[in-house]
Parts: sequence; C-alpha cells; structure tokens
Amino acid sequence: MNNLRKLAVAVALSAAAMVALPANAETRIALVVKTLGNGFFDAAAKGAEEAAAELEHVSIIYTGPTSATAEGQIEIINALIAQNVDAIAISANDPDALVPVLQKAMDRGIAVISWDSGVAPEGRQLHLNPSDTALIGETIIKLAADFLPDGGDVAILSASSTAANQNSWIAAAEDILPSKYPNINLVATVYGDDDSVKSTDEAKGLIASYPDLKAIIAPTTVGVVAAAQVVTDMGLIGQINVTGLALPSEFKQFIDNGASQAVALWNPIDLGYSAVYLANALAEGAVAEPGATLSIGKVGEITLDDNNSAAMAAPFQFDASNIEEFAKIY
Ligand code: RAM
Repeated sequence: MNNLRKLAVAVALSAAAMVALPANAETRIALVVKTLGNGFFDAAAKGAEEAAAELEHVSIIYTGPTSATAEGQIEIINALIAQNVDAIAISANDPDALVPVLQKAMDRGIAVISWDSGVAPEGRQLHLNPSDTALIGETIIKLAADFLPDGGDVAILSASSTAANQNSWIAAAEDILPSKYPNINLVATVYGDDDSVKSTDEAKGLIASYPDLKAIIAPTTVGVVAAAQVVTDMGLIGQINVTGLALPSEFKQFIDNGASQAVALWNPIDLGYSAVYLANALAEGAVAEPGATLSIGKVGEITLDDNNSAAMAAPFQFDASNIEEFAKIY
C-alpha cells in the first residue's frame, strides 16, 4: 500500500474507529499465461506491471506452465486459490477444461477474467479480445493473399489445437476464404503447440507434404518464428512466404532477410495493461454484465457484449517500412 492510501485508511479508521483493517490491503492479481518463455506474454506482463504501478495498490503474480496445457494451468490456479489471490486474469490453453477450477476460484470470491485466449462464459466474468475476431481472421488470410496475386496453396501452422483464440481466428479465416479469396487453397492446418521444436517439425512436415506450398500462415508469435527459420534454413526464401501474427522484436530478422513480406499483431503491452485494469475493477466490486462499460486506464474503455466479452483495437501490419520502429517497443 502506498503512503497516500495508508493515510487515507488511517483517516478513515480514526473517523470510524470500529472499522477493521483488511487483512491484505494489496490487490494481488495473477496474470496466468499459456506458457512461460513466450516473448508475447513477457510483453503483456510488462503492460500488467505498468497498470499495477498506476493503480498503486496492485501487485502482479506473473505465472504459467512450461508447456501450453490445460493441466498445467489447472495446477497453477489451484495454487492461486490456496494463496487466496484477489483476481485471476488468464490466457487459457482450453476454453472448457479450465471451467471447473475457475468456477471454484469465483466461488471463493476471486475475480476471474480471460484475455487473449478465452474461457467459456461460465468459467469467467468477462473476456478481453485483443481485436475483433472476424477482423483477425481476415487479416491473416489477406497477409498471404496480398503476395499471391495468382493464388495457390497455403497452410496454417497454429498454436495448440485447444487454444480458443487461434481456433476462432482460423474459423473466421475459413469463413471468408471461398467468397473473398477463391484462388487461395488452404491445404492443411497443423499445430505446433507454441513450442519452438514442435512448430519447427510441423513446418518441415508441411513443406514435405505440399510441394506447391506458397505461404505458411502462423497466427502465433512462436509458430511464425519457427516457420520463418525453417524457410530460411531450407533456402526457400522467395518460394514460400511466411506470415501471420508476429512480435516485431522477434520477427524483424525475417522481414529483413525476405522470408516474410509482412505480418500483423496488436500491442501486447496494452493488452496486459488492460487485462489488469479489468481484473482490478472486478476485484473492487465492478459488475461484469452485458452493456457495462469499464475503464482500461490510458487505453480507454470497453463495453461488454452479450457474452460479457469485448475487443480492443484493429491489428497493425508490419513490413520493411515500419518493423524496425515497432521492434524497439515489443
Ligand atoms: C502466441 C500465443 C498467443 C497469441 C499470439 C499471437 O504468443 O499463442 O495466445 O495471441 O501468439
């Protein structure tokens, strides 16, 4: 608790001498991510710390499993319940498998939100999407199509097969393919589990199975780096364009060497920052209900839809003209 708050509590206490000091006046918010060691989540954690510094009474517990599994996250959430944290803000590895343990957390009075990769509505109070799902789906296809005027075979290298965020973006991309990009032929979708080694193997598998492959779309910051490294190492630059969602600081080298023409992403720092504002608001008693407008600090505000979810800004595109500038930020 900062000095100003201490003073405020002291004044309130002397005014109403019977009020007991809360056992823990600090609001502890756990930022639970799909996996540790992922630069995207490290950037989100940086934003979470910025929000905590602004809010002053908040502290962040940044945690996640070593591989992107629901089991690993369930174990972590049970430990957080035992620690009696005030809020859990999770990017989930599975929308359904986490529902029972998150319901247990809510039953104990812990505020629960999902962000980035969602949990089914019954397992959280609200969900924060980085951007509109249909727009992300269209963006990842357009990134490939823009550089394939004559069309051709493309494949998707995703994260884990149970990640709600990637699955919803891929579904949205598949929805618009036939009408908007009829000459783009999506030949396969494979899963690298946001693990570099598995993503590398899956990218190699795609290249071996589809000799006419013209683009690999990886809507994951881990997969896109692995695929671009494979294309580079196999001498396929110019033949296969790697695209998708990439963290500029990790991906700049593959725009520079030509393995990729362009990629996209949103600001992961703002995403983590906003998640903490929302988790804190709920921990302080704000009600998440359709139509509710909640502050996300300097980023603005969100209004919840009928599923108690909301979306932030449109993705940015990064290419040779701007990736250097963004690589310095995230
Ligand atoms: C990976 C994770 C994350 C996703 C980004 C784009 O870091 O799968 O959930 O939002 O990629």
